[in-house]
Amino acid sequence: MTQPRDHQPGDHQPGDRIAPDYIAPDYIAPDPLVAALAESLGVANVLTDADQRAGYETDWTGRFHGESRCVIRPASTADVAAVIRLCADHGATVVPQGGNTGLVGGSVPRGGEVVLSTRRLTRLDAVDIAAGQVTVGAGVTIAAVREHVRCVGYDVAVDFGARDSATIGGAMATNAGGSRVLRFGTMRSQVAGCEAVLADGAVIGSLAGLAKETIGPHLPSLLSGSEGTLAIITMIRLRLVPWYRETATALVALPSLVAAVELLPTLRNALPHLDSVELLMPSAMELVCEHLQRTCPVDDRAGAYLLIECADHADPLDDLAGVLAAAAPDSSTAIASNPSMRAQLVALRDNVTVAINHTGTPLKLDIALPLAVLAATTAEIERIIAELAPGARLINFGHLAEGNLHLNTLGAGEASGAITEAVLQRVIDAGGVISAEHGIGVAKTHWLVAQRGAPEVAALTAIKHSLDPNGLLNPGVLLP
Ligand code: FAD
Ligand code: 2HG
Ligand code: ZN
Repeated sequence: MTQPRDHQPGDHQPGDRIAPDYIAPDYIAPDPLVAALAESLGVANVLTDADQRAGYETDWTGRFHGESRCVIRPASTADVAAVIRLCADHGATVVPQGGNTGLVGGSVPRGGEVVLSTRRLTRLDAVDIAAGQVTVGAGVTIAAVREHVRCVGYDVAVDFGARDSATIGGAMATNAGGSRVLRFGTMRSQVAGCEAVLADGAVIGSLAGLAKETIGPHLPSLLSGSEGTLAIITMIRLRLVPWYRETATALVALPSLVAAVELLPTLRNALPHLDSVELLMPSAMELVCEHLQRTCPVDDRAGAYLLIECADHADPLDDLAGVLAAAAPDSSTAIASNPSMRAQLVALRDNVTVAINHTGTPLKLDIALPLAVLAATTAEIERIIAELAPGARLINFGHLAEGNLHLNTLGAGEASGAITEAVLQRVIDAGGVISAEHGIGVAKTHWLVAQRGAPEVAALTAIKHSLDPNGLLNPGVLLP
């Protein structure tokens, strides 16, 4: 690159082109923040080339994209504190990013932010066997933590299809759910402590993980679901659950969503080792079978399919089979009798999102409804979508026990806004939530006041302003 004549550092703003009579026309003044970040982390951990940044700038679905100022890759809490202080000194906004598997656009830049990737925060401490807890870096994937703790007989309570890429920090920041929520709760319930860096670089939190504390509001709870807007989570003290090595899996074809909801209390009451009850509506089963090039392993004319899992130290297969034979005697059922058959059944549920992405770019809604109105409201929502976008294909599936439906509409086109408005309003009216587990991100901020009310959103905004007065952390996400 041509060097400027008589150039003094600091003469120009980053990105300024300098007048041709003074300097070569292609000269771009160096970005002083990028230079300071590179000095702090090393040049290898400050990505500025468009090619290197690209993977961090588009979300998993391909729906959200923006250019970053640079991507930084700190490897410790001290690194994060140092780079956040530099960003604060330069008034630079920051988007925290874990595995970038989020589905609401909160993990990618909107334009000009620094992306702080947590993927080098990979500390994995020895499992605290007595406490049943482990301390891990925020950038460790769910699958990696699981593998680590299973060596000593423990397991991670939260599990979902993106486990190989999604990080524990991202799961906490989104309060992720997944398939085991009915047994163990969402990610929020798994966090016994955390360490985090505030917008001014201060480090807060505790990794002690004491089971009891009443010393004021609970920081891990405040940060669970905060989507990178209040602090950067760097370390997590994770509660573990026993690793139940024996898993029984069944796929059941039921006549309707009503019948699926009716079966739920029997499963809960009769099966103490019930681990998950996942729902596929016929549209989802059809699509995933198409995608995996398989035939549906049970009656393909059903009105709803449930993938039911029990997990225990002793094989729960007979219990599960017995309960299904008694409670759903006329249903077509496939029960896995070996690990490979189990993997085949689970793949049907795990691959729905991938199958959708393969088919097109969907309008994604992640709602939860009270079980008492789930079937009736879902029928209304199906009608609303069919009326607003007659040619569209609604793929509906989710986590039945929490009334959590993933409504993915392919081909919604210009009706997307109207569908979102009508469906989310119907959900709120029915006592449901506009986001059950994916978060608000940039996709749902517009509906937050309708969901939570103006006073509550004002309270949340006040918390945000007190922790991050200059709005540097993930601007545009979560709060309207
Ligand atoms: P990212 O996508 O990188 O970030 C998500 C949000 O968290 C962003 O707002 C980001 O700024 C913030 N963030 C990330 N790390 C930190 C940090 N250390 N500190 C502060 N903020 C941070 N979700 C479910 O809940 N249940 C499911 O069943 C489920 N299944 C999925 C299946 C597939 C195939 C895919 C692609 C996604 C699925 N998701 C699911 C969504 C997604 O995987 C989760 O939201 C996950 O928790 C995101 O983790 P991540 O590390 O990829 O976070
Ligand atoms: C799942 O349950 C995920 O598989 C993804 O939460 C849902 O793609 C979706 O809408
Ligand atoms: Zn889900």
